[in-house]
Amino acid sequence: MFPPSVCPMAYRSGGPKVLVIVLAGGEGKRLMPLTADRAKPAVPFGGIYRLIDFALSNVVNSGYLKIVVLTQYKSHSLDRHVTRTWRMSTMLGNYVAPIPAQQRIDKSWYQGSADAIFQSFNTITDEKPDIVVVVGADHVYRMDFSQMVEQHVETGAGVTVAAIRQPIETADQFGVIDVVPDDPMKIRAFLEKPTDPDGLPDSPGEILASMGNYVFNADVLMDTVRTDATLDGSKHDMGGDIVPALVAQGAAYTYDFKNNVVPGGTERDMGYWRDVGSMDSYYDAHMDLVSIHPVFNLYNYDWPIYTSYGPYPPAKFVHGHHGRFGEALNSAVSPGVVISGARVNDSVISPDVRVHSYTEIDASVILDSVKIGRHCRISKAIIDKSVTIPDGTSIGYDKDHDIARGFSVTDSGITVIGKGQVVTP
Ligand code: ADQ
Repeated sequence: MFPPSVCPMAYRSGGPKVLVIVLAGGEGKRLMPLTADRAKPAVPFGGIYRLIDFALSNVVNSGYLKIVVLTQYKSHSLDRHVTRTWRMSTMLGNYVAPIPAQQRIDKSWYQGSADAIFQSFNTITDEKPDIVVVVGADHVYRMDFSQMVEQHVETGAGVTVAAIRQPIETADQFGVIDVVPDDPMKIRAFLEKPTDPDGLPDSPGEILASMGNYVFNADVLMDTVRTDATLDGSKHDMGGDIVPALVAQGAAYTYDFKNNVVPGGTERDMGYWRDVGSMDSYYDAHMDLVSIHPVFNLYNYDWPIYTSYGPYPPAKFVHGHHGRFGEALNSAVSPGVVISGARVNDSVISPDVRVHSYTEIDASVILDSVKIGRHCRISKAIIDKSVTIPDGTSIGYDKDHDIARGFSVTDSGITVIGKGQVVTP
């Protein structure tokens, strides 16, 4: 059920007809090994969620209930999650429809995100929307898209690009926006992932980054994507090709994310947006959840983040061997977890994890069904689903030993153990 404050039908009546396209086909190379056999939007996050739940919850809470999810890379677990979690009543014509790469045109896979849209044009022509909202599926944030659509309609833009300030060192991960000085909503240049951009005039250490969320007039989107499909040199990418083409036509505007107000938001988490595209940012976003005053507040029921998980009982903390307490501090512990005579600090523990006596876990992210034996020490680690950690294993304390055992270690010293990896002490 929707809380009354975000009841979509009450919210939306009379506005433009909106179709939402969620781009969910990305490979997520920088999240390896977590993306070895799942698409980035299907990567588990925050114990019980998958990354795509944040984009879909935002869209649904914004009142938009006609949603297609374009998938491609290793889409099985993504497709299963979307189908199970996001099944909606078909009354009133609402849907969340996962659409796999269809290979309709010259039998090739999607080239870039614009090609994914091109190959799925039928979803637009069938629905005949006024507006198409295109969103990425790998960010953690809350956003009311209806406020961005409202601005888009008011300015008469062809495309509106959601924007947020980011540190200049991260510019090579983002589309960087340059606005017209006297008309700061209008974009005069858009550079996809530049290596040497200029900082903002009022803040040289920052750039204005595209959040990868766009509002288009439906006809503008279709015309631009159709033309782009004929261009030989194009990568057929939304950020790299489609947005710059509209900037050249003077039809691109920016929407400042800091003006977005979400019901129930707090001063601390308003404006929170994490691109969890790299292992470090994935880890940091988890630590944001378990800090004592969380920077991202999962308890905002005025703008709920929806998900579903298995039929697990409540988490349980029990005396273990020799009566040692099982405890967790400053941690998020999911259903189905049993912590028996072990101590967990500053960590996110996903459903169905078992932790046994004398083990200590610090500042780590443990994914579903991981089994951890006795006398283990785990620090600053991410452990993927169903891995078994034998008794007496130490992880995250000796990085050379971690690498020698085949684990990945990031530059900032986070140890990552992939699905199916065999762990030795
Ligand atoms: P990236 O995230 O690097 O930058 P991309 O890899 O194209 O761009 O991913 C964008 C979204 O599209 C993701 O949700 C991804 O899963 C999806 N996607 C990619 N290829 C796809 C395909 N062939 N089919 C379906 N979905 C696909 C983008 C923008 C930048 C912006 C950042 C913000 O290009 O301008 O700054 O997002 O994080």
